[in-house]
Amino acid sequence: MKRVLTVQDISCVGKCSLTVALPIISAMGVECSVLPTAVLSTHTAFQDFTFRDLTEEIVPICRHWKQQELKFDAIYTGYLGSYEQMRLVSALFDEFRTAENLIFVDPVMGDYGKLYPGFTPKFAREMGKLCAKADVIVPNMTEAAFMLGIDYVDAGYDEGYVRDVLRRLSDLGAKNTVLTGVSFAENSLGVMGYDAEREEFFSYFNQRLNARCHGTGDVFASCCVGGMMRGFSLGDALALAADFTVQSMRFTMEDPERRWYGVNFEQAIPMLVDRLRQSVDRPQLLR
Ligand code: PXL
Repeated sequence: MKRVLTVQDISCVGKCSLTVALPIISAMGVECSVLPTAVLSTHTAFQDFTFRDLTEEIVPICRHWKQQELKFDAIYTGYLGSYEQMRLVSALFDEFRTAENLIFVDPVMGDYGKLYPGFTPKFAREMGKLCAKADVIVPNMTEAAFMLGIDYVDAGYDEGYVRDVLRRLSDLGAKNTVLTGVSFAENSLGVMGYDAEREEFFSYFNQRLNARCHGTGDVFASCCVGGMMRGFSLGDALALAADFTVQSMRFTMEDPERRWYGVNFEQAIPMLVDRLRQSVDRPQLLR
């Protein structure tokens, strides 16, 4: 069984970061180890959340893992709360990178044109440096704009524009760059990526749902990492993750008791497990 290490906060209530990554990656048949970077009472879209920084724990935990000769098939980072955490995570990549493992960076910092509370444009540019060490990065359009220091464009752009943004993001240094929340038409939404080595673009689109949901980026990234650990190519893992995210949003919208702060990804887990089972039984049906 493959083992993923995910490095991000635990928001006790909120359906994001670790409370999303753990169940999704585990359900996909992949061991999920965690390095919690902070404990929050809720995610930061709630009022008056508490925040206990755990930066001090990072070095002793990593030292113990080294002593135990632990290795990880993937290191997946999400929300990081400070410059010091980014520096330590960068060192962690150097320590735990192997010839085979996957370094996956989701530069979680904002959405819909705005940074989350506590983040600044300077922090975003620094996050760009962490992206340089990754095999795969998955910023949304907001995070991409802040990392590049360009204006956020909500809609009305064309494929040429996205290709240009992808090339510029790719110049930060990651092997594969994926932009999420890309839309060229009112009724469609998806991802577009660029493989720097092959100099190839790729994309995957779904029907756009008329909803703005919290935590979808974490659902998407967790599923993508899980898919790659289960042998999916990056392109197939992205498609699986996009479909899983859309299905989670559909269930949320259908739920009269839905919570405002996160999506009903739990209800979509059976579909995810079915898709994985089909791909094992009949690899030609990966999508
Ligand atoms: O979903 C991303 C995320 C992760 N962690 C924390 C957050 C958010 C988004 O708001 O606040 C603490």
